[in-house]
Amino acid sequence: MKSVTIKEIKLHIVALPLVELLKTSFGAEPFKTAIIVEAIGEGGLTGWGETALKTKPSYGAETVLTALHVTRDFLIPELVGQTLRSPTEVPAMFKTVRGNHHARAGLEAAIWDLLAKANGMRLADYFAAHLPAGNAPRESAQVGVSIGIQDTLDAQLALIQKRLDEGYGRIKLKIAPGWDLELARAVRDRFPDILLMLDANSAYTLNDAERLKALDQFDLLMIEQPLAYDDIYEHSQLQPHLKTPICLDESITSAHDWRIALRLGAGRILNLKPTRVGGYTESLEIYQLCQQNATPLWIGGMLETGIGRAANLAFAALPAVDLPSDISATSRYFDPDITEPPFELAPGSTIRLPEGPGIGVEAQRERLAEAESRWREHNPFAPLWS
Ligand code: OSB
Ligand code: MG
Repeated sequence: MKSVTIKEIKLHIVALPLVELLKTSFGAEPFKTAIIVEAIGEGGLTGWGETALKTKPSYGAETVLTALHVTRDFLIPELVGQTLRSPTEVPAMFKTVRGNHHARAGLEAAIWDLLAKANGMRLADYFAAHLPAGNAPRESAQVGVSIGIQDTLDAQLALIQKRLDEGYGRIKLKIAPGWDLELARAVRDRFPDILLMLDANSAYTLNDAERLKALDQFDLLMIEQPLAYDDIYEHSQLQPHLKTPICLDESITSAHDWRIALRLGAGRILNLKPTRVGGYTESLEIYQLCQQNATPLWIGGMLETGIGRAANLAFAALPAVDLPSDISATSRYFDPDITEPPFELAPGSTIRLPEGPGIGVEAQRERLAEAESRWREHNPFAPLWS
């Protein structure tokens, strides 16, 4: 494999209007925000990565601005000037920086794209080259759609109908106390046979065990992250009381966490967000853990732009990702996105891998610049970033 020397890394903070807001148990943000990472190698070859974060510490503790500080002032200096044979060398370079997983993941992702391109490989094939034989990617990934909390049940049902009409074969709904049982009942009455799952984003405690148990009657594919965002143990106390499999999201920030969760029986399914666990190197380790334990696995999303989504799609095409991933068509998120061509939903609720090397989609410089000025215009914390 060809190695690359990192010449320069540029950061672009972007804000994009969302086609549809995603209201969760912790609220909704008006724009999709992210740091788009541009890693430049010798000869001007460019790799792209996405640090997918919100402006408020809500889903996770990092924000676009904390990640900017950590990325610019602590991580980039470790990378620039280094010659890398594989992106899996990146975590060791960052080992004196604790936590800040999204920040690390965005940079690592740009290096994955850069090195895949230097080697003339699609990112999915390049991931597979870092796995044991037998892990060649499929040509498309199985996907679903995540729908936020709506103002009324009617609006929620109408939106589900719209997504089913578009061809989505798995529906994920956000829940919160008071927007759960009645919602699940109404959805099941109208759509008895759809693949349905719920995501609580940590809105419950063990005191709600009876309420969560009542959801068993709705034949859910899984319930995502019912308890605290930093808990593993209490999920292991809840799971034996539920028929519905618990899927962990927020609580699993590393392969180590997932090993502990498996040992405790804290969940039966994993939502793997490469950005949450610090990047694709850690994700490949978690992938192999799931493979060895035959644990159902899917790839989660953070409303990524085309840059982050293309990389997640490449990962979701790996064969041990066996449940539909939270990667929807471009039209569910942005009009337009900052990359071309758009991702389209294909028959069987799938999205095809793009053919080009690396992430396989092209960043659009003008739209990137426009999204950067939108960030500057709407960012309430502008003085922190000049
Ligand atoms: O909990 O899975 C989540 C988006 C932002 C933050 C947290 C979550 C989500 C989603 C969106 O559910 C999934 C997607 O990107 O389509
Ligand atoms: Mg989730």
